[in-house]
Amino acid sequence: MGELSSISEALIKGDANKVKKLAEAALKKGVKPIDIINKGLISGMSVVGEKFKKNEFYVPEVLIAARAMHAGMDMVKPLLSKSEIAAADKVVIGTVKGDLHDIGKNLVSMMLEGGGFKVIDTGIDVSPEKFTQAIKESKAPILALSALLTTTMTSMKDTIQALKKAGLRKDVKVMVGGAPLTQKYADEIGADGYAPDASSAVDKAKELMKG
Ligand code: B1M
Repeated sequence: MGELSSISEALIKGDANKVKKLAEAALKKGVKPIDIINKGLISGMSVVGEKFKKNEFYVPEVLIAARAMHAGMDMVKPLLSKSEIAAADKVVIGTVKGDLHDIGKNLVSMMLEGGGFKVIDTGIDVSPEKFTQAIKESKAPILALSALLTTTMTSMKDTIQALKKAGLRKDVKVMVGGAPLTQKYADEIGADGYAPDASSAVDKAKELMKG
C-alpha cells in the first residue's frame, strides 16, 4: 500500500513532520492504526536498524529516525484498541547501578519500540532492587540491562541474583549489552542473551520471546 511505504520512507529520512502528516492522511483514508504502526513505522525502523548495523547510518541518523517514529506513534497510539496495546511484549530496561551512561541505552529503547515492544525505561544508576520491583510490577517477560563501565558490569550479576532471590528469575529473560560486555561475560553471569548493538538487541529480544 502506497501510503504505508511513504510513511516508512519519511521515517527513514527522519522527517518527523512528514511522518505525522502522512499518518494523519492515512487515518483519514481509513487505514487501520495497527497497520500504520506495523507496516509503516516499524518496517521503516527495521530498515534504519539494518542500515545502522551496516554502518550506513550512525547514531544521529538513528536518533532522528526514532524521533520521527515517536511523532507517528503519538498520532496513532491513542486510537489503538486495548487488546492491540496489550499484545505488545513489554521490556524493562535500565542502566545498572553506579553507571550514568544512557545514550546507548536510549538508543536500544528506541529500537525496541521501533520493533514493536512496549518499553518501560527505569533510567540510569538502577539498583538490583529497583529492577526487581519493576519486573514485579510490570510482569514484563524481558529485562534489558546496559552498562558502559567495567566497574558496573558486576551489578548485572547482582541483579540476576536479586531476581532469583525474589523468585522471579524463571519468569523473565535477562539480556545484557554495552561497550565492555561480551557473550562470554553474559554466559558467565547466567544472562539469557547478549547483543552488541541496538539493532541486534531487537533481534535478540524477539528471539528470547520465541523460546
Ligand atoms: Co564515560 N566512559 N565516564 N561518560 N564515556 C566511557 C564509557 C569510557 C570508555 C571512556 C574512556 O575512558 N575511553 C570509560 C569507561 C572505561 C571502562 O570502564 N571500560 C568512561 C569513564 C571512565 C567515565 C567516568 C568514570 C569518567 C570520570 O568521571 N572519570 C564517568 C563515569 C560516570 C558514571 O557512569 N558513574 C563517565 C562519565 C561520562 C559522561 C557523563 C561525561 C558521558 C555520559 C553521558 C550520557 O550517557 N548521558 C560519558 C560518555 C559520553 C562516554 C563515551 C565518550 C561515549 C559513550 C556513548 O554514549 N557512546 C565513552 C567512550 C566511548 O565509548 N567512546 C565513555 C555511544 C553509544 C551509542 O554507544 O553506549 O556503547 P554505547 O551503546 C551501544 C552498544 O554498547 C549497545 O548498543 C548501543 C548502540 O549500538 N548497547 C546495548 C548499550 N547498551 C545495551 C544494552 C543491550 C544491548 C546493547 O541490551 C540490554
